[in-house]
Amino acid sequence: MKKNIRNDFPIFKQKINGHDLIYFDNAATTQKPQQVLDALINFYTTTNANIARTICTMGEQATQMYEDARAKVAKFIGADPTEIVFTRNSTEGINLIASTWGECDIEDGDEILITQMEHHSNIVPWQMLAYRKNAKLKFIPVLSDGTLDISKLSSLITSRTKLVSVVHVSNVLGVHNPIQEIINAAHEANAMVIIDAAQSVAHQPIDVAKMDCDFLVFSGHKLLAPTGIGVLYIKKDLHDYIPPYQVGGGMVESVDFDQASWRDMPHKLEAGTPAIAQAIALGAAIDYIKLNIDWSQLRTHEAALTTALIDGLSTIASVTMLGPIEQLKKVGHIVSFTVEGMHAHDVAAYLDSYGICVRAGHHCAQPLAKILGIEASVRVSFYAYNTLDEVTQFIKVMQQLHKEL
Ligand code: ALA
Repeated sequence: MKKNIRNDFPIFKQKINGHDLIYFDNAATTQKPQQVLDALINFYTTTNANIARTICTMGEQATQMYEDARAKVAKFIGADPTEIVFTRNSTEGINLIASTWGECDIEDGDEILITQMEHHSNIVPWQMLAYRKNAKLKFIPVLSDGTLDISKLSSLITSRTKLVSVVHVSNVLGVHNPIQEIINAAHEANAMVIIDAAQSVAHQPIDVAKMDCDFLVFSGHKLLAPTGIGVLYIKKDLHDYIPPYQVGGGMVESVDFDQASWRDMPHKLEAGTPAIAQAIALGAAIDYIKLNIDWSQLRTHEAALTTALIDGLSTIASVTMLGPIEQLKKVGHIVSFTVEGMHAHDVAAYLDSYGICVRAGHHCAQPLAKILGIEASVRVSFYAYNTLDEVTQFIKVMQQLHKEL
């Protein structure tokens, strides 16, 4: 991993509430390196024109840059460029599948299997689809240590299971799910599989061909890129079965007064002017990661931060950590906890007064909070630019908070 990687991120030059910024909310969104900010500024200052419709030098360059970004994303996750649809974020990717493939293929009595630890974005679209189609939504349970009860998988997948949609790494518990086992079991039953890679794609290599998932989603903003750009991978074999999502300009081959025909994938699913600069900046973020972040060094670095955090928090009597602590010490980058006698929002506000940014609440996973028997938790989430000194400072502030309870 690049030495002094932090220097590439201008946000760390500022103080928050009089303190150096300690940014521990990377699961919500990552910070952006100067190289990504430059890609945005350069596009708008030199090449800004619409794509795939403008016959001028800048329009052609912009189209090329947008398609180059698609090719970079494809290579990054082991896909073909035709399998990469640009969306706004992971949420839109999942909604797109529910509204297209789901609307066509889910029928009365079919079953959709998800887990109890999903983000709302991987629950609500399936609740609504199940309601519309009279299908059944089922859940792989979460055990008391925060891992999935995978022993229930074979009985939960039945001949009626059409779809299994699973989060790769939980945004609350940081747990890494056994997605290969789940994908294999789903395919044995001829069910489709969606992987929500929102919390994994910036932290480990992803190879969709090797995984053999049917769909995969992630958001650019959790991968050093701007907001407003996300990725939906759709396996090539399924392209003929996916109808358009939104319709209008950009996605049509031809239009007459009484009918229209569609462009090929992935353009069929990208109606209207897309987030051009953001897609190009996502390409720049991937370039940045390839050049500066080594996956195995990142894992070692994040494991060291996570271990120091867990060891520090375990000395504070009012703190209860959630999730499989031993797994997190090895491969984690997210740790959530509660503080006895203080609401998570108040803990976050206290930390904020020391320039420490964390997330607090139900983390858009209210059903999981219910299973865990909590209303809210405080979440720390790391990325490459975080340091052990920051963890030490965080633990000092938490110890002080404990004394003041
Ligand atoms: N899904 C993001 C999070 O967990 C926003 O914070």
